[in-house]
Amino acid sequence: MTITITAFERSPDRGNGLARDMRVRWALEEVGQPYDVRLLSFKAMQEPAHLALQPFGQIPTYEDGDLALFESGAIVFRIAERHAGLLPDDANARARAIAWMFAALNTVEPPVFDRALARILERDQPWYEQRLAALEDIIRKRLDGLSRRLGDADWLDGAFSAGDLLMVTVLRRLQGSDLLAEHPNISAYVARGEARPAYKRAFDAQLAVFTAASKG
Ligand code: GTB
Repeated sequence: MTITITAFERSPDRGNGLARDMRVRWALEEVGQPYDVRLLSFKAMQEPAHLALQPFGQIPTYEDGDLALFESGAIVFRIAERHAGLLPDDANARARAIAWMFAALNTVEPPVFDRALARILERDQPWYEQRLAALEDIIRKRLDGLSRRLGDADWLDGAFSAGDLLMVTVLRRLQGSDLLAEHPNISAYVARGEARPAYKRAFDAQLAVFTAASKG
């Protein structure tokens, strides 16, 4: 049975690959697993059929046989556990790669996502500039740590892993900002991730959805 994931019918990011189905698509492409996509309107995301899969009415979800999953990190982990290519075989190296998955989602993504939300939703608030500066301070601390650890390596811990995949998808939200540009090794790391053929296939697939929706 083919894996099915869900994604926005019309992504607000206009096909820029910032919605969280992108990381699931990329993981599936890295391990060579074909997949179908069920596209959802915002209305359909709140309907019982989707809420049974995703309690918060969000995308992405993942269905494979009798397994239904939500949370993009859990989905990427499942893919990485079941197929070679995204987690090392050595037990300690595997544990470290998983730690980087958590670091991406738990330590780096929250302030990065909050900054993106603030820039969209809070611009008109009198405290917007202070809030933005506070979030950017936190992000700078995270990027300093990441940059120090990455050094001049290609990936965070040896071979490319699910930790890198998640970290790159998180950092892409900072593209175009000074925050990334302040760390040339992190900018190059993101570019390396985006240059992977699997990344490109995933990006093109989600962009094609937006392009088709715009024509329709
Ligand atoms: N922790 C969950 C996970 O990792 O799976 C979070 C899932 C999530 O936030 N999904 C978002 C969603 O469904 C889409 S990705 N939102 C609708 C809702 O909450 O009702 C977040 C996102 C949204 C929009 C853009 N964009 O426009 O650029 C980018 C990313």
